[in-house]
Amino acid sequence: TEWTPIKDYSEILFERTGKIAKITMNRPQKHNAFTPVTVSEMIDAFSLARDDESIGVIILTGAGDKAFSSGGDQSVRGNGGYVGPDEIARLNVLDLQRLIRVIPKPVIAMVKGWSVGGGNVLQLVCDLTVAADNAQFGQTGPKVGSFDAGYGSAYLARVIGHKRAKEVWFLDHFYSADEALAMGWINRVVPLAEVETATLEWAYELLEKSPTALRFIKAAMNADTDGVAGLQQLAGDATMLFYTTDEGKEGRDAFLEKRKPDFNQFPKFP
Ligand code: 2NE
Repeated sequence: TEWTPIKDYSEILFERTGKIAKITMNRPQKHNAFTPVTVSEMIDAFSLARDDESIGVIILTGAGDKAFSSGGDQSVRGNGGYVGPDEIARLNVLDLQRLIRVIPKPVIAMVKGWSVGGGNVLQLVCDLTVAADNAQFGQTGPKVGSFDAGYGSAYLARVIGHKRAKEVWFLDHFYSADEALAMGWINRVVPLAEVETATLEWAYELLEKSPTALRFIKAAMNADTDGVAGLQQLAGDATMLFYTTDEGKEGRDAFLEKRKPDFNQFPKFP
């Protein structure tokens, strides 16, 4: 597959093939551990992919075959967060998690090797996960003095069940791709050499589906798990559709034309 660079960054790659964008955490010497810079760059790339109407599916992965990501880079962990060149301690990966959740396009995690800590939470919040058979999944927070009690814990419990989620976090074991598949933690396991082909196969299938249907299904599941924030997303999608109708436009036009709106002309659907 031919990947064309979209924009240059220092700690990630951002490429596309046709209507598919690929964001690659690119610090293989540290198993793609992320810094505030890696995360800021991912937020920028995801936002560009979101705004680009010609992009239908986004793939998130890690450089090389050894790791998806090993989580926050412990060597830049400061007092209250991870510290970048601006010397501000941040947990900006939480903003990235939200962004992946609200982007109204399918996001697929393509996992090779280690998927650990905050890196594994990124895998979790992607809509679908295709893993290579060398993938290993786990949380390490309690071992290294950290935790993600948001999506990393509460949403994980929704996905794999409370007993399993507590086991994962309390004991900090690593789980093989087949074990993760059996738990419903990921969607598909393929041989390492086939992981990109298999991920693209699903991406092309998704591109054949109605983007609005996919958008509402994603928003509805978020509404169930994310409370008012999830409902906001579903409601925003409804408003977006309403703005495209004659009924919605009548309200806007009447206001601008300083006349009474004529909503009586519109059907009252059962
Ligand atoms: C992933 C794992 C188990 C792999 O082990 P192994 O033996 O295959 O590799 P090794 O030798 O540990 O790692 C290769 C190089 O990458 C660095 C290592 O220090 C090593 O560097 P050198 O010694 O060769 O110079 N490296 C790996 N992970 C790193 C990391 N996260 N930060 C900085 N350097 C890292 C093994 O590497 C491992 O256990 N890694 C640590 C996993 C971890 O605890 N991650 C942080 C969890 S907390 C978090 O992500 C988080 C959160 O909980 C809440 C909010 C935001 C973030």
